[in-house]
Amino acid sequence: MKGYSITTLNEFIIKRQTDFPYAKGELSRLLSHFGIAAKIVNKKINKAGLVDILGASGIINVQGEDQKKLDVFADETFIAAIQASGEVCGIVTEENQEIITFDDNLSRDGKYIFLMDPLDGSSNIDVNVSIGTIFSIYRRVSQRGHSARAEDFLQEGTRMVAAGYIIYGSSTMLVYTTGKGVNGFTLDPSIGEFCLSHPDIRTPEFGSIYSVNEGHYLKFPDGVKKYIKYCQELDPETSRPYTSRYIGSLVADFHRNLLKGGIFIYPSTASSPKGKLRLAYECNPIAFIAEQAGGKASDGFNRILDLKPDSLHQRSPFYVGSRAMVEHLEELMG
Ligand code: P6P
Repeated sequence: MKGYSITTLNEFIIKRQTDFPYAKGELSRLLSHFGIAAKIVNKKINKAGLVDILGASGIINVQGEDQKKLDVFADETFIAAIQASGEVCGIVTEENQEIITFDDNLSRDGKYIFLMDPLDGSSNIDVNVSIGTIFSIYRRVSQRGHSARAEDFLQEGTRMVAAGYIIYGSSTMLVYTTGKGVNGFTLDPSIGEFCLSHPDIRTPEFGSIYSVNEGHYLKFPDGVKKYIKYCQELDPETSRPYTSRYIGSLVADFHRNLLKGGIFIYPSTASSPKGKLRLAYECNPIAFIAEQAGGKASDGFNRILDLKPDSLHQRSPFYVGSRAMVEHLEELMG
């Protein structure tokens, strides 16, 4: 009987290492460590509802640990795994205002830096909506053998070496790119492995889904209002109907649009004049993946990956997805 041939994440990483003739396995090792942490975080998330119920009955949870907020747990778990890889000299995460430098000898010589939102959309956990982890990896620009420095984390997105996300949804998937296309892996809990399920993801040039929080409509820029109105009227040439789909969890909204085609819109609003999403560890990694899958990512006027960050946690308006849809919105913004 023909065996069920699976390619695990580690097998894939090793097989694709040849994409980088000069690589000596450091990035492979880093991605493998990240994958292990993802499984640990996934296990905790899947029990979140249960633990919360039990945790609410007292201060100590079922494992006898202090009840930790899940996003803090995820942050600590990924930080520990990334440091254990020995390939990274420092990390910036949404949960920590300052850079975290890894100052053991091995890490100080690491050639990469890491940025992540450990658990984006964590407010959705209480209502069992999909959430995500988003990460990006750069080569450091500061001297090896010393602590990571701020300039390591303020590079343009075009200098990214790898980027990806985990979506904790009806199944748990890891989707990532190292600049040679986008591949998706689904966690098979029966064997505890991420298995290649979506090789070489390409996002459709056009889509019929637009994703935006229309509650902020009155404060949107005119170009965005025009685009939303366009989506709500049948296109005279194509009589293409559009569908509004908005989960309120970036990774979940982006992942659906990546596979089906569509545009995700988070403009500047009255409460978020620079937009809500963070450039370094939300917009840039998602933009890298979108472009690698044939899509586009913009702040309405500029390519997201070209933006030079001024500060670690700066925000940006964010329009990402099917190329033709983002370009149409940019025209209206122009
Ligand atoms: P709003 C989640 O809090 C998040 O950071 C993203 O995951 C999501 O796309 C966005 O905020 C939702 O924001 O204003 O629509 O609730």
